[in-house]
Amino acid sequence: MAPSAKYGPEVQRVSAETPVEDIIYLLKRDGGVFIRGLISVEDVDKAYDECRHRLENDVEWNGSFFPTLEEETQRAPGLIGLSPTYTKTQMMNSIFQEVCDHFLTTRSWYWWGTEKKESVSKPYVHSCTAMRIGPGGKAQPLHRDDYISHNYHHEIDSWDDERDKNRETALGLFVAGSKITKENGGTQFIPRSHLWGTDRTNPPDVNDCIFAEMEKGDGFLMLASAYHGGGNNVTANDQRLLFATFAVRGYLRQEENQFLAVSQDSAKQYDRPIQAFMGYSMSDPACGYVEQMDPIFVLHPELGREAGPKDF
Ligand SMILES: O=C(O)CCC(=O)C(=O)O
Ligand SMILES: [Fe+2]
Repeated sequence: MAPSAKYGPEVQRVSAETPVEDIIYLLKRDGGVFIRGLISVEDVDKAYDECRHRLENDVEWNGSFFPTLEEETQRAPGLIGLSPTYTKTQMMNSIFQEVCDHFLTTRSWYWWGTEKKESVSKPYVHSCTAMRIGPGGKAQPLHRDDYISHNYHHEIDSWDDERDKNRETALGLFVAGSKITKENGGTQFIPRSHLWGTDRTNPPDVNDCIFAEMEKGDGFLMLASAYHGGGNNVTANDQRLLFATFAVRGYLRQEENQFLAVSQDSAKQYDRPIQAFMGYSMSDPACGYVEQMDPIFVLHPELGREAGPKDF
């Protein structure tokens, strides 16, 4: 049966055994899809153990994108360096990988002298963060995570495979690290908002949202162009833990990787404008951070401590 005949109109909750073609179809239709039992509870708990120390030692955020009080929200960025279990079971999850390959592989042809050549650019990881929202944590503004890549979207009625093959630049996998409810800060998500044009005059409205309620180990796949945001935690003592993994198109990077081509010791010999131009700087908004701060702090730790993490 064609996927279009199998599923009701609301955002779907499918099992991890669902054919990946169906998951891709639902993402094109709705911008998001839930996968029940994507990651085993044991692997989720182990991933939490491996990043717990970083979560508990997160520093205060200076801004409103993440709730400001340390008790309300903690993040553990750089999860690949903290949690091998997260990396192997979530980032490398085969459904996530197949879906990323489908939406984020870029194929282009060009003349190379008299030869017609095709190149295939594969996606790679964009960010890996665990986020814990505690009681009193306030909802984030609804946003599209592909604002990072300065995308401009035309309004469309429905997905067209040929026209829209390069529409998305990034894709996210959220995995529930705890039971997630509307009350404890479940991600707010506007179904089908990935189809919206950039130039809509009305802002995204919380009344159009569904809440990403999940059992521990469930996953929510989301196109990065869909409007969403962390929810309010209105509980008295319930912590919401979420692992968030994003992948991005592979060509969104430097041609020559300055961070590996030039040692940090060499980079430290230069002045600030050179360091910024070689890549120790943010691309506004939110692109290029380390430990959620401007990467200049890697070369000048005293600057990171002064500024601390702030709104992107
Ligand atoms: O915490 C969440 O549910 C989502 C977080 C998010 O969207 C973000 O940090 O960009
Ligand atoms: Fe987001």
